[in-house]
Amino acid sequence: MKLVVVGLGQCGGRLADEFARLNKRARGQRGIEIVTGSFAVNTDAADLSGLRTISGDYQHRILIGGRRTSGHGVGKINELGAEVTKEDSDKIVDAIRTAQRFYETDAFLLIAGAAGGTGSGGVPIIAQMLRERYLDKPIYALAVLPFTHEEETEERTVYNTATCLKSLYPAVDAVFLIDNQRYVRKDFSLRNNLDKINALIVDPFYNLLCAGEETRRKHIGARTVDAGDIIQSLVGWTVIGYGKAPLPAFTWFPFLARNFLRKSTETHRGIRAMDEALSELSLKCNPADSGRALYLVSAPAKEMNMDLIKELGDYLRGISPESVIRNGDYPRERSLIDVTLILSELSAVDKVKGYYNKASGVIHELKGRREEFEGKLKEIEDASKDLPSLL
Ligand SMILES: Nc1nc2c(ncn2[C@@H]2O[C@H](COP(=O)(O)OP(=O)(O)OP(=O)(O)O)[C@@H](O)[C@H]2O)c(=O)[nH]1
Ligand SMILES: [Mg+2]
Repeated sequence: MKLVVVGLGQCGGRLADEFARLNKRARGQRGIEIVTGSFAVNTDAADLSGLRTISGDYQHRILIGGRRTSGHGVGKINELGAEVTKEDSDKIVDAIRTAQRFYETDAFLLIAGAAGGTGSGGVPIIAQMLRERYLDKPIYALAVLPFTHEEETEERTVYNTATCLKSLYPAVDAVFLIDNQRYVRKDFSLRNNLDKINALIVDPFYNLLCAGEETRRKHIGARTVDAGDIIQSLVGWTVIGYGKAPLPAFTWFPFLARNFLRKSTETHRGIRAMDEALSELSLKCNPADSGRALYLVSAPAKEMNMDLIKELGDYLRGISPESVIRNGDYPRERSLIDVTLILSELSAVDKVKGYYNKASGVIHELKGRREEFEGKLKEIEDASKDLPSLL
């Protein structure tokens, strides 16, 4: 599957840059293309110049809101982010259209940090505009949810996230929810290491996007996951996960190659990888709430057998009984079995509901505070009413 990737704001831009690197990797390691164009849009000139892989020209690193923000961002005011994106929308759409292999593109992927200003406000605007222009191409969003400490210390964080998600949902075909907090690992200090978090966020897309683009027979599975399968699997709130289980470097008993014992160990490893994918989903959710699911198994061709794929399907069916499950195999990985998992059309997402509830509370609180503030100002004004003015 080939994507045009557009990142908005700092978070979006840096993740789009990571997708550009994913494409380089696909080209270098596998000789295929999975990204037909990558773009970063920002009100902040410094953020744009800090990117590493997206082309450095103004048509790929697109500065918007120049006059309004003087190149310094919108200071987490996502309404302003939305406004300046609207004002400069032609500039953005024109640039996207010039993507080198635009006609080969299967879908758009728009990326933003939901809690920021530029990306949070701009991403629903761009989604809507692309939708009006390109009826035939699905539009997906990848919304990055804030760290817990950001939610706790800054009210705007929750408010921005809620308004971004609310506006985004009806404007796109599916929203990948990525919870930053899930990528903070205890074993290495990732908290401030956004580069590592970004690589972890983007990695699960590698095999998923590559599988359908392979042309060499030895890498084409018995059942390929192509753009059509992915498009059919993506609707509404969506999460993605990835898990892997290493294979032994060599087996001591070559005679085990085809026997039952070996097959059952492979299945066991496959289940381990699936379990890891489930526990590492990009947002905590209940698989039973998904209406659609997709899993892709990658392993060396000789390790792959239909029993493995089927067992994994049965396993997933057990925990997600209502969902339409699609699957595929991808004879690629060398020393491991891995599983890429998508759960989509989620009917219940507590985290999103929580943002909506909290943000509604925040609106009331902010309104109350504003009224209190205005009341106090009025009191000062009243106290001066008998004095002459020098104006
Ligand atoms: N995963 C990840 N999250 C990021 C990154 N940069 C920022 N964030 C998160 O994104 C949110 C802030 O959004 P930004 O992208 O910085 O904001 P912006 O769109 O540039 O908006 P303004 O700076 O207000 O103009 C916070 O929740 C951050 O934790 C990044 O590189 N990776
Ligand atoms: Mg910024």
